[in-house]
Amino acid sequence: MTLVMGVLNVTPDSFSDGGRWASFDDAIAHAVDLTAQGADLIDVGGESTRPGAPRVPADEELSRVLPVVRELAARGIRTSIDTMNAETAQAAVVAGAEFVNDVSGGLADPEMPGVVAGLGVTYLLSHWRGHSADMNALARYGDVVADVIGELERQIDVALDAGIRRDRLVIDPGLGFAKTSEHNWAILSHLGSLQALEFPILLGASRKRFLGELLEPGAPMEARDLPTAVISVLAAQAGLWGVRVHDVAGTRLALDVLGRWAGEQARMDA
Ligand code: PMM
Repeated sequence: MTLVMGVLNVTPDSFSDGGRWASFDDAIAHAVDLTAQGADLIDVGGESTRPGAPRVPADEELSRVLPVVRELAARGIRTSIDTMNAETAQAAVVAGAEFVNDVSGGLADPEMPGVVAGLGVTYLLSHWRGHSADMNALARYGDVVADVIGELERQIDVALDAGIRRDRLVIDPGLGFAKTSEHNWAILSHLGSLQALEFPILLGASRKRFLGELLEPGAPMEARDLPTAVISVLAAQAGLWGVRVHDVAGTRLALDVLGRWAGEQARMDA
């Protein structure tokens, strides 16, 4: 079963939902809603990664995410901490986060792999080339699929060398991170090559610009939820570990359709 990870950006400036859940009460209420809609876990982030976004000081990031992670843990809601900082990862896991989701895959903070190894939690490691301010200039590849896989393998080696267990690693191609729309589609159409690395895979396509390009210019952000749900179905059909989405209800419904379809198929094949 593909996990549905609901996005909770506790930031004033995320590109897809910036500012909406920045207060503690709103953040908790939204996480509770996402859980009721069928999220398996809530990805709590305190630093926007949209292209061009400024870095957030670690103490500011901590003050945004820690109370939220702690409260969700107290309510029995599973969380991942979306951070590039080892200090934030450590504090969030102590506060109850079960996964560390590092979009830089260990490259932004060299302490991260060792800290995650010490914490013993599962590490969600994304392909990454540089911070948001430089991301677009870094979107140059020879063969994007081969280059992303080669670079991911190096990041994986660093994580394993630091002591993270093989069965505690999930990889993510980092859609939109130093990648154009063409790069994202090339990766999605060659997921088998990524699967050949034999790690569980997480996809974060939700509401990203390459989906917006399929819509009328000026279409609202929520219009990207339908193509996101389609990607979730294709991801589940390909056997991926998880999808990170804003619209949990839509993705859950789409996955329920797939489940019924697959169930029907199994009965007919029997
Ligand atoms: N994308 C964003 C943030 N965190 N985490 C993972 N593992 N994969 C992603 O693709 C990813 C992520 C950026 O999206 P947002 O600003 O809408 O949260």
